[in-house]
Amino acid sequence: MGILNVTPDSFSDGGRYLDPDMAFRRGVQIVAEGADVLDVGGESTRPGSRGVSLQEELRRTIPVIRRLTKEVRVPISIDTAKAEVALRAIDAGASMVNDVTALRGDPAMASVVARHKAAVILMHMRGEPRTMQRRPRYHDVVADVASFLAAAAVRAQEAGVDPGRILVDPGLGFGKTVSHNLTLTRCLDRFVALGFPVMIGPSRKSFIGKTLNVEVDDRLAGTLACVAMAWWHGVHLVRVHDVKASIQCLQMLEAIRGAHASR
Ligand code: HH2
Repeated sequence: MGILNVTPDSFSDGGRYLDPDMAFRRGVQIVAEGADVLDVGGESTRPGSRGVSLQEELRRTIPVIRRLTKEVRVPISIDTAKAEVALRAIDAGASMVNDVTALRGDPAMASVVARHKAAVILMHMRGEPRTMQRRPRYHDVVADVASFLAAAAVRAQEAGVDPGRILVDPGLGFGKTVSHNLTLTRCLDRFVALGFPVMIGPSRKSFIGKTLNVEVDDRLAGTLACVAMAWWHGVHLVRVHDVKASIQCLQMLEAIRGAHASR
């Protein structure tokens, strides 16, 4: 899944694709680089962020989605917690809703997803972006996140979402310490065992920066290590900024797994 942030303030690419033409071109490029899904977002969820108005989020995302739908052949996902944005994005051609609140943020979101038969990514987050990094604590981070996701999937189905269209995501960086994020990445098989396709979003995040002591522009190697771990555990989708490098990493892993020379 390639990331297209149409925002001025995203933590790693904020401001680069705020211009609609630049956003459109980057979207086309992400797909040309081999992404299977394109995730378009108009609101940063970085720690401490406060969110944008409905009108502003619509203005950033909908025209870009409408143009990209006509141009690219991969599914388009809308990264939003607002039901109205999801609805308008679906109307413009999106077929997946990436909701970092796991349908808890907007009471109308579940019915929009269900009615329009969209796929949905249910992500774990502790608290909300403004406050989530204040002393995050868990009893057992892997078990707590897994049971949250299992319950979120039940709630989604009760609201009419087709179970075949549900994906789950442990939410790396959303209310977690470095050690929580590393532990979740080491135990991704526990989320795969829930029975839904799993997505993770490690790309350039601060737990990589803190582990390797590198700034945001220097986190590709750390991101690729997470991509490889995700592959190893059978994760289905990885949300990344660096699509080309991530695809090469996956192709290499597949080539190694498929190798069978006897001598
Ligand atoms: N991470 C970010 C945004 N959306 N969605 C899911 N499902 N999983 C994630 O891990 C995830 C996400 C944060 O990354 P980014 O979009 O690069 O930054 P920002 O929120 O600052 O726009």
